[in-house]
Amino acid sequence: MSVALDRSSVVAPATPQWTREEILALMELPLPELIYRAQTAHRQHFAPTEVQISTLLSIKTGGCPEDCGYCPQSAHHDSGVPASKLMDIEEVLEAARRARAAGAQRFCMGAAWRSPKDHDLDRVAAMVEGVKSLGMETCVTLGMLRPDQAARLKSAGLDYYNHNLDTSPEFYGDIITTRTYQDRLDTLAAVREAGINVCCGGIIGMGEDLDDRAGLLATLARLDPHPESVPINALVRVAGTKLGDTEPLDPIDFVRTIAAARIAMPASTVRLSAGRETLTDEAQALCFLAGANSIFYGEKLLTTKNPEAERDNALFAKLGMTRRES
Ligand code: SAM
Ligand code: DTB
Ligand code: SF4
Repeated sequence: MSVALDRSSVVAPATPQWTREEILALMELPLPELIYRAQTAHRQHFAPTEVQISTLLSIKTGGCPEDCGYCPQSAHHDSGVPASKLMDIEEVLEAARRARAAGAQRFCMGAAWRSPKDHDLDRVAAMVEGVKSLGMETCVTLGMLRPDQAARLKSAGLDYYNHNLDTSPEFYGDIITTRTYQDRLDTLAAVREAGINVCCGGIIGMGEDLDDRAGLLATLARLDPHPESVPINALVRVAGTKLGDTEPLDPIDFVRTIAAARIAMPASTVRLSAGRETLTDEAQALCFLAGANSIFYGEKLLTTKNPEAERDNALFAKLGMTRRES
């Protein structure tokens, strides 16, 4: 196995391609070997103690027509998340100012839509312009996008668009039936074509097997160029959702997935995303050792809890980690 994975004598292509089998073999390595390889890849592209900081805001919550099995915002679920309208621009900018004051470099705005309507996109474009004028990087996640909508967001100054593949092509139909894997790839192509940075990752702990995790990472690593940002979420198990009673994820399996993502997409920022609230400091430290170099910061993700800022500040101080200057 180690022979098949020893690429040290091979000149890496501009966008390295890893097969599903190679990624599976990586995740099955003894942990010290896997972490060593992830650290080696990480240090070739990044300062190993620096972490990129993003803060999330749900600008339009709940009532979503899609049936994503994990999501508390789906109208197919009874999770107790009330539906609300698209927020006012000034309210969003106030939240962005607070996030900036707390130290966030990027402000990520999420909407529970299948895809944005054009009149809603005008307001989101104004939000992007406003957040940019605060000197922050901008990211939005609004569902499926057409090429002309991506171009509209680009002209508003959008830096990143988040749209996840979520899982492997094979497991996908067990989780979502209202949009296809190809729909997601088409949106990612529109975002890339518009010249916006791609933020694309998935969720671990939805009942998928190791081969599905390898399939997700191999599909991400086949995107050319690789996504600039790769969020790896651990399922937040929300009561009332289809996946609310799923077996809890073993944190070491999460660490292995992060390490494999780091090795397969060495120059991408890998975000330790949803699920930190239930991870111990030690498990999070392992995620950073495995090559995670970004987090969501602030007490809320979109609708669920994230660690309090004080806990993250204490963790960073304990580990000697610092915020990456953008
Ligand atoms: N509605 C848009 C869409 O789906 O493209 C944007 C918002 S959606 C909430 C963004 C991402 O959040 C999803 O693709 C999924 O990866 C992640 N997510 C949602 N619920 C989650 C949960 N319970 N645990 C972990 N990740 C979750
Ligand atoms: C991503 O990959 N994770 C974030 C962000 N992109 C939009 C969302 C996580 C949502 C977790 C469930 C919730 O808070 O509603
Ligand atoms: Fe809607 Fe996005 Fe949640 Fe799916 S993940 S139900 S598209 S908000």
